[in-house]
Amino acid sequence: MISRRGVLLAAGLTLLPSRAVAAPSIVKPLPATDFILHGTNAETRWEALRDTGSLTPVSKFFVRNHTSTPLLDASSWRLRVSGSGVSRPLSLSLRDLRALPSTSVEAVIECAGNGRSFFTSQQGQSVSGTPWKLGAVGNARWRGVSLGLLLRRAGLRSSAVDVLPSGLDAEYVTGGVNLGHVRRPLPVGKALDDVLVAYEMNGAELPVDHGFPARLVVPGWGGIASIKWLGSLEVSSSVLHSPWDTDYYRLLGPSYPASGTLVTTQVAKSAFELEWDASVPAGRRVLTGRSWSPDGVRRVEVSTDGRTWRRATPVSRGAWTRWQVPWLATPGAHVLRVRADGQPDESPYNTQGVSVRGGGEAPGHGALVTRRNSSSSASTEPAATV
Ligand SMILES: Nc1nc2c(c(=O)[nH]1)N[C@H]1C(S)=C(S)[C@@H](COP(=O)(O)O)O[C@H]1N2
Ligand SMILES: [Mo]
Repeated sequence: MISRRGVLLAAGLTLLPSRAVAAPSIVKPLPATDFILHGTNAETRWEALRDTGSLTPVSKFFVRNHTSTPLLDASSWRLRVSGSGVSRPLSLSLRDLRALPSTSVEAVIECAGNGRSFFTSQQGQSVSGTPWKLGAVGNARWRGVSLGLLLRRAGLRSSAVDVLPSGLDAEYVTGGVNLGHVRRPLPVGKALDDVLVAYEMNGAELPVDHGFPARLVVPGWGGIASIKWLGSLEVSSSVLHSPWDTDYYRLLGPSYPASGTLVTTQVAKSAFELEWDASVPAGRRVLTGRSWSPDGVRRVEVSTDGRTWRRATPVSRGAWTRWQVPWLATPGAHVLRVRADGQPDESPYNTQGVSVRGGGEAPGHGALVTRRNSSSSASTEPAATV
C-alpha cells in the first residue's frame, strides 16, 4: 500500500520540474497545477481548491496586477491620509498602523471581470479585458485597521464625500498613455461601513503580491476597490475621479447611458471544484463547489441533466458557501450547472464583460451560471466527461 505521503511526493516529483512557471510580474510561485496565467495576472484553478478549506491558501490565491508586484521597504513606508475632507492629516508608519486597534474580517475579493470569458464562449459576444473563467476570486481572513477609525483619527469633516486610495506600484501605461498610479474613488459611506486597511492575510503578514505592507479590503465590491500597496488616501469634500471609475469598471454598451454605469457591488456566482472539461470515472461521485454573493447565499441548486435542479447541501458557510451534491455519473458527456439564489442563465451584455446586475434597465439579471461544457471522452475506460 502506498502511503499518503508517498502519493504526495510522487505527485510533486512528476509535476514540479516542468510545471512551475514564474510570471515576471508576480513574485510567488505559480505552478500550472494551481494557476492559469493571463499576462501579468494569475487565475486560480478551481480543481486546486478541492482539498482546501474555506479560506483560499495564499499559495493558490489569484493575482491581478496592472503592472508588477513592487517590493516596498516596510521601514520607510508611510500611509498618508490628507485632503480637504480631513482636519488632521496623518502620516503613519507600519508600526503606527499596527499599534492601532485592529479588527479582522473574512471576505471574498473577486475581480469585477471574473467570468468574463463566458460572454464569448457561452453568449457569443466579444468583450475587452482579461479572459478569466471563474478563478479571479479568493476568500481570506484579513486583519487590519478599520478605515472608518483611520478617517476619524484624521478628523473627518462632515463635508467629506469621497476617498481616493492610491497604490505604490508602477504607474499604469496603456495605449501610450500614462494613467498614473492605480487608484479608484470610494464614497465616504462605504469607507465608513466595513472597509479595512489590512496588513495580515490568513493570519500572516500580507504577502507581497497581495499588497504588502497594507491594502484596502472592500467587502462585496469589485476587486479594483481593494487597492494594494496602499500609499495614500485622499479624502475630499468634492467628488473625485480616476480612469478606474470614469473609463474602466463601467457598464458600457447599447443598453447603458453613453457615459456608462459605475460598477460597485458584485453579484452571486458559483463554481464547481472541477477542471474544465473534466473527465471523472463513472459511478457514484460527490460534486463539490462554492457559491458567493455580497448578499449572502441562501440556496444552491445543481443540474446534471440540463433540465432539472436539485438542492446542494451546504458544507460550510462563511464569506462563501461550500456545498456538495451526490451524482451518479454515467459514461458519456454531461453538462453540469450550478446556480445560487436564482442566478439567471445569462448576463446582460456590456463591452467590458462585467457580470453585474443591470444598470437599472435589466433588474434581476446579472450573474453567469457555471456550466461545464460537454465534450466527448477519449478514454477507453467508462468515464463521465463534464
Ligand atoms: N495598487 C494596485 N491595487 C490593485 C490592483 C493593482 O493592479 N494595483 N489590482 C486591483 C484588481 S483589478 C483586483 S481584482 C484586486 C486583486 O487582488 P489580488 O491580486 O490580491 O487577488 O486588486 C486590486 N488592487
Ligand atoms: Mo480586477
